[in-house]
Amino acid sequence: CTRKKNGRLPVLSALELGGVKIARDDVVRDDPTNNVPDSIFSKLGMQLHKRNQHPIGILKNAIYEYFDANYSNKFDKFDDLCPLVSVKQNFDDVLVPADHISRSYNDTYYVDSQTVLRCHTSAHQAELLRDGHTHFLVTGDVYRRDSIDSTHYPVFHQMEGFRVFSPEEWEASGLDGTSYAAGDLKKCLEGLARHLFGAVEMRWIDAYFPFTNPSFELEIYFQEKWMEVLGCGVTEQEILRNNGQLDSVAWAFGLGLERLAMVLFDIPDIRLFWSNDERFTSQVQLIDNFTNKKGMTSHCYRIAYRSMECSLTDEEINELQRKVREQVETKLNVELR
Ligand code: FA5
Ligand code: MG
Repeated sequence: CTRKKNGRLPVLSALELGGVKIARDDVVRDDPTNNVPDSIFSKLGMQLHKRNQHPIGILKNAIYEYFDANYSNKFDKFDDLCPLVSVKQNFDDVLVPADHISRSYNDTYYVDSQTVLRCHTSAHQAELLRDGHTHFLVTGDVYRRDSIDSTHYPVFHQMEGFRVFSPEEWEASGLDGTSYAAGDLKKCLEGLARHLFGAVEMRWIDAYFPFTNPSFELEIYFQEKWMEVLGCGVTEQEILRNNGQLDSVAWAFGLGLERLAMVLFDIPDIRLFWSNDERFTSQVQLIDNFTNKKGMTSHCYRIAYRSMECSLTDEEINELQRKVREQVETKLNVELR
């Protein structure tokens, strides 16, 4: 492909998101109410969460599995909602105060004075409630003018979870609605962490969000530090009332998918998620799938072993491969060849 004079790849002039066609000139403008650079526009169509071989896509599917297995009342799943949202959706609908720092041009990417690149998936809570959804998961790319380090990137992915309870659900418990929802929320997220990681060191921290009360954050011990992986809480009544849920109580959470994937796959730096190197984006590939006459199925996988620190020796790879085979045999109950 052709390169610009400065050596960088040319930026696409238009892309399609959630069925909406978006031109570069609609998002990146020489205008005082716009602060979206080309480097951010070029991330808009990437949709890492929709790639089943990418660590973010694998994680999304593993979380879906947990909710499908544990809730008879199915969660409605959305992963294609447009990341361009109104200031009202991103902030007003979730009660972010008019003078809150997150609204500033310094923190949020503004397309114009009324339109932003969503800075969290909570931007979709109100519309989905109004559409009558009571159990839902929203996955998507979110954008913040954060400075980059090993756990922060200006584009990352979140999964929002939302669950509405009607009075019958908590009345029998003897608890008030808020305590009931808070207890259920923590149980749900601790169960999710066990489903994803097995044993992992974690702790709950009291937090503040304008849209929940009480609010919590979950931290996981990773690479000798506590890392915040999600925010959550019991939804403010005003949000439920404003969107057609009069007597209900609800919980909500927002997961940082990169951070959870870092723990799951032992990925040392968030910048790696944007690597185009196939050894990162599809480390495990099913290359053959065969069923014999007796009905036994054989799978052949290609695995790319790679270290960020050094080139691996054959001995090191053999040892890793031995561990993978051992785990596959005991956990998946298969016969190795
Ligand atoms: C929120 O975004 C809230 N909307 C979460 C929420 C939803 C709370 C529903 C209550 C109810 P916060 O700003 O803490 O919260 O971000 C949530 C998670 O996103 C963080 O815990 C972290 O895992 C991840 N995150 C935040 N900023 C970055 C970043 N720059 N790079 C990578 N991950 C990030
Ligand atoms: Mg936080």
